Amino acid sequence: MFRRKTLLVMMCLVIVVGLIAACSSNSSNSSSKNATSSNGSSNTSGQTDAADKIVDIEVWNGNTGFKAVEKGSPMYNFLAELLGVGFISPYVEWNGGTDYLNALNARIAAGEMPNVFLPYNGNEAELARNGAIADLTDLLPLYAPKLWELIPEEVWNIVKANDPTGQGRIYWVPGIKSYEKTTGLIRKDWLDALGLEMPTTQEEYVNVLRAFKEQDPNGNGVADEIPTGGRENARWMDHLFNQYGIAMVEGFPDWDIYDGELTFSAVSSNMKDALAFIAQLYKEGLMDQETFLNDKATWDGKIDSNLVGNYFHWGQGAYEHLEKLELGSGVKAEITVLPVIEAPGYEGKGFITTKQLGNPEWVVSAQQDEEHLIASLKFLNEIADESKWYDIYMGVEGMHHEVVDGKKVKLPEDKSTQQNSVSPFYQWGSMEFQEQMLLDSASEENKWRYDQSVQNMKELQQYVKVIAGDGLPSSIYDGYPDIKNNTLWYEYATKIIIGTYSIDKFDEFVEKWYKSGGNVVTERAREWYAKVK
Ligand SMILES: [Ca+2]
Repeated sequence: MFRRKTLLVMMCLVIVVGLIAACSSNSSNSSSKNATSSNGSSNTSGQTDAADKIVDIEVWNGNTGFKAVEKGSPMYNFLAELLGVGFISPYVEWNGGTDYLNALNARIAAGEMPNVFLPYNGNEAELARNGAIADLTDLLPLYAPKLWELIPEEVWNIVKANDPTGQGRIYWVPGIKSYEKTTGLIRKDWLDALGLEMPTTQEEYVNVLRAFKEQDPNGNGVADEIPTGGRENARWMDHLFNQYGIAMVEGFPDWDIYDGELTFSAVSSNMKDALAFIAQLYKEGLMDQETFLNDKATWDGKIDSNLVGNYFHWGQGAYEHLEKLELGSGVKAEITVLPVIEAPGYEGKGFITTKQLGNPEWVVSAQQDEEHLIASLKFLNEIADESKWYDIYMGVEGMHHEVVDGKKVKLPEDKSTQQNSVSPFYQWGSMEFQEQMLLDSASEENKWRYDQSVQNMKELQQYVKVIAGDGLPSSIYDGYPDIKNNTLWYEYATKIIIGTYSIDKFDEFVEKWYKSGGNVVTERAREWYAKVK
């Protein structure tokens, strides 16, 4: 199946290259040495010509402070050679996306849309409706076959279903997640210190938390351990919810099938059971009593101070905590994946939520001539070529990396000297590529940390489920900002967990949620689901 597809793509590619070559030598009025040669040979040499010709395009892809890429600069030359396209990218202040969007809108209003760009905050919908960005449906398989193949068909189908013109067309290239990053993580060295097994049932899990609290696993003679916890608004504690089959992304409740229909997980009966359990943990002091005051820095600080036994975050990010733990407390910790725990009545139903579809990452201007349109598509095609990602990641020699003993070594990030680039591996990257990047970052002395990251990243995948709400467009929330912003959820989840409200109040939350717009949003979500599944 895969081979046949690849072959088909290659055949298309050959035809396309031929076509482009024909086009460019026909329209070119330069004194090309091939212009007068006979039909047969002009095709072959024309191909080389087309491949050699570097067409410049202006690309806006978000820049958090690196230098611009001007024609003839080191990054321009590097990418021109690697991709065969002239990548020009002015510096545009990012500022959380706000300044970027303003600058982009100003350029669009002036009729100077970049050739290829990152849409932001949903502006691709308006641009598609206005015909300002190109309909990519037929162009991608022809001119960007590597990209077309890289993104799974089911993801393209969701992009089509979300077409703002309602015609089932593709107007943007989405990011995809081919593997999940988040997981429950536990201090395996604490388990070992106390002679405990890795918990798999809820009973075992709660016993581990009690032991963490009472038996001084960090060995400082003080009962200062925080068995588990999370952050404000009940975020980053998904490992406590996911035992109950709750669709949740980094603490944001999401959509999955409950009672046979697509439903917001926060209003499911699963959620009521989960909240009752979590409130119990809180009451017993097994959860950080400051959970709802913890911002990221505060919670990370506790983890890095050798105080936290179990938390929810990126499995592959363990190396950062391990480094800080060693620097601060001198411990060579072991942070491993906590299995999805089996809760009473929910055995085998728990999972780590994942979605395949990311945000819109690229759109292509419809306001450009054919030569630039094809170059824009070629750019997208080439950055989708996984075999080029390592070179893109390493960047320009002397600027982004140096060569030591024949091996490329990344130089420290320096925004005052380094030019911006593209990062397709973050938009579409595979776990294998992430592993390579992690291990390439390691030295002899600190490899043990990166090994743990890699192991976690791989191990957590067995618990992952793609939820039914994958790809649900945020337009279902139009007109209901409080529902979109989880306002009611934060209030009730927080108060139920800390004990201000009894769990009986959950039913009131559900009722209020549906009455304040949840019913309309649910209806829209189910209409969408009927269309895509
Ligand atoms: Ca202690």
